[in-house]
Amino acid sequence: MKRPLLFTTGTLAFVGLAFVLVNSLPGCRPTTTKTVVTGDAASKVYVKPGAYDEFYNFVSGGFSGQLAVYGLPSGRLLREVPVFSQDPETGYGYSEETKGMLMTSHGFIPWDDSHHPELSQTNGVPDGKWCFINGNNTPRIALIDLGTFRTHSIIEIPNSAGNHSSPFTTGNSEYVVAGTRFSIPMGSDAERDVAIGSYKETFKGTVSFIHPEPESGKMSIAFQIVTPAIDFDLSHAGKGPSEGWFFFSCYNTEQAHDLLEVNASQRDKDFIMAVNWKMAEQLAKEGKGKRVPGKHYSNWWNDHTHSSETTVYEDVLQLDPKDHPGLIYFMPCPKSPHGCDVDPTGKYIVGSGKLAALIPVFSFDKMQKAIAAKDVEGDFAGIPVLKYESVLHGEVKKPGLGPLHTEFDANGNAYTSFFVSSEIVKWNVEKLEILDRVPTYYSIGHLCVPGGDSKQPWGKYVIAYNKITKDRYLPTGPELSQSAQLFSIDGDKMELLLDFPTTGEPHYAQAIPADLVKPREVKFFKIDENQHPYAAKGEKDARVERKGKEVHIYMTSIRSHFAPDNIEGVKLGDEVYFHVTNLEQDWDVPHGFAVKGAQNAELLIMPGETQTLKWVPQSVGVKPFYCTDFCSALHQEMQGYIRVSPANSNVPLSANTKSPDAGI
Ligand code: K7E
Ligand code: CUA
Repeated sequence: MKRPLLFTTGTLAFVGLAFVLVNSLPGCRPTTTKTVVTGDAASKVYVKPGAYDEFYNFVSGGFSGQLAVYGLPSGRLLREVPVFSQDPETGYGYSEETKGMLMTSHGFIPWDDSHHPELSQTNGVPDGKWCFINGNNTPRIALIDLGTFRTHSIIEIPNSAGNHSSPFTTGNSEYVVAGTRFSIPMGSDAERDVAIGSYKETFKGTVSFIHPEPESGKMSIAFQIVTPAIDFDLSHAGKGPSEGWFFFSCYNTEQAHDLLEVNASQRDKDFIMAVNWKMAEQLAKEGKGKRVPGKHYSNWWNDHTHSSETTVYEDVLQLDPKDHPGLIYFMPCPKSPHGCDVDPTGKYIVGSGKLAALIPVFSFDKMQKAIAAKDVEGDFAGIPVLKYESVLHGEVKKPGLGPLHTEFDANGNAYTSFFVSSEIVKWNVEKLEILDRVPTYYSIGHLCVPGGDSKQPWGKYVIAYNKITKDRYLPTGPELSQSAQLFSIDGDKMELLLDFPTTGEPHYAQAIPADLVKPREVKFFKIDENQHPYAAKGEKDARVERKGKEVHIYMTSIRSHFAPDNIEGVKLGDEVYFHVTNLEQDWDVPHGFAVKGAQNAELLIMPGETQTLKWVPQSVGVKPFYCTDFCSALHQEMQGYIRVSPANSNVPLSANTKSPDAGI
């Protein structure tokens, strides 16, 4: 049984009403799971003990600031990768080495809101090398190395506010983009200190193109394009025939600065912005544009020093489309578009107007013809606006309510999520015909088909990421788990297979065959290549040194002891640095380190790595430390003591580095 659509019109009032109904009336639940899930669904998601999942699924953690990794089809949580938020479990953002990853021009920022994981691509196909993800609140983009499943670099985006339209990639990851959600005043202090009411005159938007170096993964901003003051929401690169272009959904073309709920919903159409990035790249090469103030940090993780390195940039290259006709165009798009998705052929661009009762599909070919024929209906703040009819491939009529995002399979079909009517609708891109629809539980945001925003979707599944779970799981107090739902798309009809809870709030997600990721896995770091300045590469190097008020402990860990394990001569008022090197050279043997009264976190140190915990003792006494990761049968013996004496004490600094391995 299909869930009936509650409403078919998309006026503002109806959308609001529908939202309330869908989300507040248990009676609206259209059907039970029994009638939706067929008998053999379980066998399709069953991954037997000891077997691997077929796909990795990289899911944004939303307000957790992290990236979660699940296996598909099982829905098993494999890892949470700390990205923009401190993580006491691993020490990320707490250890001395990792703190730098979270440094920005605003200082140390230990949290962000991350929405869109995007896998790096080669020839338009995800390659399993990196996963990018955006930080919204303090505009940043992170690059996660899929060899280590660790955050490898983070770049801050200046002249941006709310980095939502990000970090979508070009076909060879030459660039990932960052479109600002909020327009803001830019420039010097005097230029930025303006009345909010002067929005139209003094505010500007930007879209930035960030270049990751192919070898190192270090990121820098190649150029930034200034735009009229509007809001950017999402984006995708062109491919195939549209390679060299980038498309951004824009809302608030009303240029409102207050009560956006109403004031930014006035116009029937907003825009998709088309950017000729090849042209922008060429202009930048020719030395066009100007450098404008825009302090920003680029942080990078060095796998040899096991430490972060930071480059601070003071300015950024900006290109003004007014000086370069042909750089950007607007295509009218009904109404407050959210998703902006390009089909695998690169011929079509789908704009999902949250308040629209249809889905417009734009033709890249027609767009080019309209540009050549100067087929414009006018301009918006000096930028040409192409005629809607001239660039339109066609419209999907009455698809559902509140379209948000679209992904594709390899057979010419699109899958669009509908937040308000809470469903996925499958339709044919060429013919614009609706083929199937399934309810989601409830209020789907993004959705994901493996490879579904690339040139070669792997298909097989569509996964819904839902905002509201209500009655799907055991209740857990006021906050309920958010949820993913796995559907098979192998047949003509979508088939619900599985629900699985997710951490944080899932927004976008991507999935890739595990075989593209697995071969790159780093099993441990070579101790010979450890260039950490405080590394102790063997127990003979274990020692304690005093530099004024700082006490540096060069500590090693190996099953099942620390060297040194007894330390004396530390005084109240000292700052103690435990530099712990894990000497293991074997896969999956981290050691942990925790000391009583530590005000930050533990450390979890990978084999061959050195990490540092800063500890400022608060009282006199003997304090224990221990390994937090159950590493061997004698893990519970992996412990030691550090003695803290009064500030005026004469106890000499000493460390017991006797070791069973040294035969002492
Ligand atoms: Cu639709 Cu931030 Cu991509 Cu969430 S956004 S749903
Ligand atoms: Cu090392 Cu437990």
